[in-house]
Amino acid sequence: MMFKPLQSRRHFLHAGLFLAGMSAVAVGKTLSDYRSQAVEDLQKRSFEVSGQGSLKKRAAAIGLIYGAATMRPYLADLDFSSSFIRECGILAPENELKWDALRPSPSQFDFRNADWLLGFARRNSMLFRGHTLVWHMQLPQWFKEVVNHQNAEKFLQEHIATVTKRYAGQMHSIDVVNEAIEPADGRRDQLRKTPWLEFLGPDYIEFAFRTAAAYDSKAILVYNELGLEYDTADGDARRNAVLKLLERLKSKGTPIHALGIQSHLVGHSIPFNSDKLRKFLASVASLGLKILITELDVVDQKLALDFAIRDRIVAARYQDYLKVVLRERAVIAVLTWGLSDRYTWHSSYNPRKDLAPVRPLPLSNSLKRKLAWNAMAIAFDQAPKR
Ligand code: 9MR
Repeated sequence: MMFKPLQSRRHFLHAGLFLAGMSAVAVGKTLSDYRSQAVEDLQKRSFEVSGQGSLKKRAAAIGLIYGAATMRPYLADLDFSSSFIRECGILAPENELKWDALRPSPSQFDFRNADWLLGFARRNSMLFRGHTLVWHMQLPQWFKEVVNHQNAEKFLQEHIATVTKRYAGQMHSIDVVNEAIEPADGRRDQLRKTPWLEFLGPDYIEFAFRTAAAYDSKAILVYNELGLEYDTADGDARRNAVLKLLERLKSKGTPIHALGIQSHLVGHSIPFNSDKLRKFLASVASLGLKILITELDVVDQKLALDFAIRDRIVAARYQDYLKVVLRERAVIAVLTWGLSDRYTWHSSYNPRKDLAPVRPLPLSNSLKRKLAWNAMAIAFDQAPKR
């Protein structure tokens, strides 16, 4: 008994030192400190996987769905598309279902690419997931000139009705509203200042869910959000704001069924706080909501150039994160934002200073399974059944 406090203090000190090294990296000071610590820690880790089974099969074995976001042009690459078919049980269009892709003009809809992706998913026995009906980004050019206080409700209603009617019964789930929280915008309710908020007020969120539910009674209706993973003041603010929003929506009887946690993880940042994260997930689940990990990937922009080190750190991030979130049985699906490093938004959005190719996803540029794939496979194999 006497040794217990000492032991845990030592443990704490050790963790503290580790964290100190990490936060130094977060402000860009001592990459080499971090590297030596991280390498030492990570060298001990085994990423050994049993068998060759795909991620979708391993996920299915625990009642989970695994898949990825992608785009139509990527699937024209036949090597990539066969990897996609092998690994994925669900497909999310990375861009094809957004306003700027669907709405060439105020009066027209162009569903060709979205339909093609749905067809691809169905032909290959995959589920299909919608992203996204309401967002402040990727609005069409004409939006600014045409949409205003007077007609915003009509536009939003028409958009949601048209999209959900077209795919009714064919979508596993859909992100009805994406990224509506932004504590930095300074509002008491922490809502992001967007054109929808400006034109329709805070009730636009409830309105969107009610409209989607009216046209598709099958799809899981999701509120999707970013920045919920980390143990920072910003992370705390976002988690609190999201919980408040979800509580508010549920108390009004809004037809919302799940929270989507984007999970764009950062390879060089401080580790998340697993207690906080688990508490947050449990609070979401206690509202009767399911949880989807919707856009998982790991930015490797500031990690060591060396592939072996970089891949280990990225893999560890996947493993540590999934280990925590998959303990929550309300988590029903995990999607990565892309499948192979050949096609990832990080190449253009978060390129490396040394211009080396980025490696944020489970498959390499040449479609080989990387340690990140092993990390996911292990996390799925070890997670409780749901
Ligand atoms: O991956 C998408 C990229 O191709 C687009 O250029 C970008 C434009 O905003 O959107 C990316 O996807 C985002 C998603 O829709 C919402 N969460 C963040 C994703 C990465 O930026």
